Amino acid sequence: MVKKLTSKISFLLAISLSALSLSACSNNNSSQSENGASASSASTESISASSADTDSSSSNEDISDNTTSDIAIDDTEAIEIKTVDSNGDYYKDKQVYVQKIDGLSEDFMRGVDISSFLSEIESGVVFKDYEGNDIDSQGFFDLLADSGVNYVRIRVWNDPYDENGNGYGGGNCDIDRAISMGEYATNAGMKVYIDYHYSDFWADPNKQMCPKVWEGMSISEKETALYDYTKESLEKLKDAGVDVGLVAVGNETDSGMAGVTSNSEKCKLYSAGSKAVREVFPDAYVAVHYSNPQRDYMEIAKMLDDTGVDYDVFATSYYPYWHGTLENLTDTLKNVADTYGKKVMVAETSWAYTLDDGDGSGNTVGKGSNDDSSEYSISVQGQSEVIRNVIKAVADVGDAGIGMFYWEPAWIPVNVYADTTDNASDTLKANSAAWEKYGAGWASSYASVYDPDDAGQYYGGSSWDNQALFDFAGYPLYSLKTFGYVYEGNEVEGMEFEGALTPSGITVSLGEDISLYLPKTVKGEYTGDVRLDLPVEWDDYSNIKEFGEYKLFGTVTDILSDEEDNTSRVIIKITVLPESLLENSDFETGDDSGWHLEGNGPWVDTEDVYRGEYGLHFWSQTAVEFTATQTYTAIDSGNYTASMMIQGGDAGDDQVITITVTNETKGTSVTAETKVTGWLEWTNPTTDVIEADAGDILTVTIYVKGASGAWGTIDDAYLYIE
Ligand SMILES: [Ca+2]
Ligand SMILES: [Ca+2]
Repeated sequence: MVKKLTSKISFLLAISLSALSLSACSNNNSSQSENGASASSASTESISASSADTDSSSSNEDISDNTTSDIAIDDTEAIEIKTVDSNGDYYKDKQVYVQKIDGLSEDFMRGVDISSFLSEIESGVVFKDYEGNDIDSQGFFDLLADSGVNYVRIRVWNDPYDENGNGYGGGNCDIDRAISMGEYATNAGMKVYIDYHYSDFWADPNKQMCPKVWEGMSISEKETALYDYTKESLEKLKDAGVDVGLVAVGNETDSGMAGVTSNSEKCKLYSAGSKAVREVFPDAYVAVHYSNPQRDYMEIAKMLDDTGVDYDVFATSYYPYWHGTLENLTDTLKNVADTYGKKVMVAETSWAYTLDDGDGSGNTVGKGSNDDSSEYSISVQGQSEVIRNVIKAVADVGDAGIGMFYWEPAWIPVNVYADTTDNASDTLKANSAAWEKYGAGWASSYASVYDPDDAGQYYGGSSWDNQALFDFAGYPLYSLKTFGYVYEGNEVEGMEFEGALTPSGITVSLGEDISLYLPKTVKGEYTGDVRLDLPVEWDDYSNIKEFGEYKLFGTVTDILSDEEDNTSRVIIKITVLPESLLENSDFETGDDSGWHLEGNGPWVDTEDVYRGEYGLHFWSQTAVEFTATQTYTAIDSGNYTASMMIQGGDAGDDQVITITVTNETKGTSVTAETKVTGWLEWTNPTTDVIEADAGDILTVTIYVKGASGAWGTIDDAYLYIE
């Protein structure tokens, strides 16, 4: 059980990729690919070459002595390159079309996390309003409020400084800085969400490091320390008049908190934090925060209930490129809300408007990295749709769905970097200086000792500049106004329907009700990068009765058109699987019944399945090598075939993956081979046919051999007769 759990968590971490691990890139691209999913590549390679001089500690010392004036660079040329799209149109001029959300509560939390704001300002970043005027710090928060934002989220680290007082970066977010930003927010009429990481630096699914001064404490000492710290820091916020409406005890605490990893100890710490919140801000919500709605949140919520943790809100991160469908988000949150009587919300989301990097430090979303969604376009409009649709997905939970927060919309470049400009290397030096001195990047070199595995490997700038709701030069994008537009909607002049996008194909078992799988809407494309969910009526499919691949037409209605002929046609691919002669072909029993597993690596699990709830998952720290076998006695004479679905990665150049059918009676066999090439890149190895007479014994053998750390999933392993 322990091994299984460890493997599962490690795998989850490997694929859910801390945004931060991808962030920095300045000197170690190869380590990013260890994460097992697609990492940034081409766009960061040029950067790593030109930023090599930021690697050595000696140059960092020089940089840290620089003054603000050394940080200001003439980046006009780079701004001209990086603030326009491929047509030369400014991102800041793009209007957004927003569909109204009916019945959205006025109190719905429409929030943004602006934790790096102070470091940005200290580095010399100047934000603008929609008219292009420079605005001061209060003006920035007023602009958020005027755009429809009513809540600001601020992360808090206990002590993000080394022994010489040098900040770790990432905004150097201690409580004093949270108070400064909280005051601006309060003055602008917004409420504040305090996001305790209970660490001296980033806490996320990958790491939950203990604050330095709590190191070595027993759990009961840690409970007291956490309670005291929470109480004292909240009292400071209260004394400063900050309007705190929600406090999260921990950030993405999937794998632990403050250095503890067991659920029982973690719950003790949640309770200690919650107690302090109740005492200082009795009207504020207490939230717990997990990272991925595709995880088993019901299991977690039950654990919290069993342990008696006193909390109000179950919060989740939801990044569309990592965390599944909105339908699943709504269903998962609604389940928790209905079963345990909790409020639910999205604590973090975001989307990119460009694949460009703006500061010389590679981005989480870039060319070839998290950029292959067909749901939304990479555009200002795409950002707006994500904001609108995630708000709607939470609101669809019902009264218990209380809010949505956009992560770091103001974490833009200090100076805009373009590798084609003459002063590119000076720009990068100046940016590095700001990251070191003011914490405007995700990590400074000073974080290396506390966080040797991440910051120690590749500290640097903003991995999020292309997901900001301000362009690289500080102008607000109209996507920011979505927070206000959602109540009444927003029209764009001259928007025209361009056609419906081909939906993803569906796969059903023979005899299953196809209507359960056919989408009710497909994405329609309009000018201006707009993608809307449009209703579709599928043609008659009652003739689909045998296994094979089919194409089905449907009629899509353009909901924005008043014209008589406002429909278009669309095709979906339907794969009907044969009736499998094997037991538990789809692993939906939730265990390996029917199968004989032998060797190192496999277990039945819910992570990354092809269909249904379960698949045969594999992962090991050591070399993976196993077989999954099943024997079938032929009832009918005929031609038999075996096939399976498989995805995975890190299996190495010497990987061997096969599925074989052996006719033990006749001594014949057929084999199909494949390789795993990446996360959710499914292949479907299918054997040639093998003849069998009634009574012959057929054995199906799946064989997987891969390097240490190889991971993946097998699902729908079939044996069938033609
Ligand atoms: Ca960047
Ligand atoms: Ca399955």
